[in-house]
Amino acid sequence: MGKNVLVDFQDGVLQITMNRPEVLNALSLELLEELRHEFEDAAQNPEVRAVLFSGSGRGFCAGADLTSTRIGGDVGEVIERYYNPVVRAIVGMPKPVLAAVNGVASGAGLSLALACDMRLLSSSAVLTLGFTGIGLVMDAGCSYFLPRLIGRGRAFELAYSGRRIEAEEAKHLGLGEVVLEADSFSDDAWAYTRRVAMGPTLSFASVKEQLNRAEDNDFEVQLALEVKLQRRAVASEDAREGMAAFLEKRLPKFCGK
Ligand code: T3D
Repeated sequence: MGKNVLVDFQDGVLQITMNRPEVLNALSLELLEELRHEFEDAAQNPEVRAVLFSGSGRGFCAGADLTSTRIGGDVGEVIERYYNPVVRAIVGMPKPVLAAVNGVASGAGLSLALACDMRLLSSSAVLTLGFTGIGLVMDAGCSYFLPRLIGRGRAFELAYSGRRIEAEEAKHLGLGEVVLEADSFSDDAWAYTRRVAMGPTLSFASVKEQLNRAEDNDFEVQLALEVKLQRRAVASEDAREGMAAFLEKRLPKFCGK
């Protein structure tokens, strides 16, 4: 589409890379539109079994592009039109989306990483809320995901202090799941995502749906969802292959169907 986002497809992994390295991939409206387009395309493309989301250069994403100030206009319209569709596309996509946080993630850049299914952190990654440092509030889903990931008190402490969180602490808090060495981060993050893409990705899609719904469903509704999704999973090619491989004492070869 445009030049603010790079895409690369290999072995079932679609890599979507924000590409404004000179401003740490700060989110211009053009970049957000391109992201929306790529995530929506990835959701529709049956060849794509997992998505790896990263930033080019030394940053992951420094949040809203502060050079194109929206003060005076209706920021709510901007958020609804440009930011929230990207978040919805990530969360609604029936496939795993892994954020590869290669460097600093701030403000809405952190929100986008938190919307992903998991976060691979470079050992040199730094996370910061950013919003309150410039008198703003959390947006692009941050206020939804952050307390669910780390708890309300910790979420408030990070918002109030705006402090920098390094990779190991981020993992300890629950903001990231895996820390990988900075020197080989992009190769290792890609290899990690490829292993995910080789898995039973249809079952991963249902697990994603279970986890999305678990945030708000009550117990009985969630049990009913498990029954519905397990019926579908049992009928899949991957479930047949998984069970056959177990009985034949061999490794399964999943196709994502
Ligand atoms: O209107 C709306 O869209 C509302 C929505 C708001 C949601 C939000 O995301 S609010 C939060 C916005 N983001 C921030 O407040 C973070 C601003 N950036 C920083 O605090 C720092 O740059 C970092 C902590 C992220 C990284 O620091 P450092 O020292 O590693 O890098 P740097 O030197 O500050 O930045 C490198 C360049 O990127 C620099 O440009 P220069 O001087 O080399 O020409 C810097 O100005 C530019 N840059 C960094 N962040 C942004 C940016 N340019 C535009 N917008 C940015 N957000």
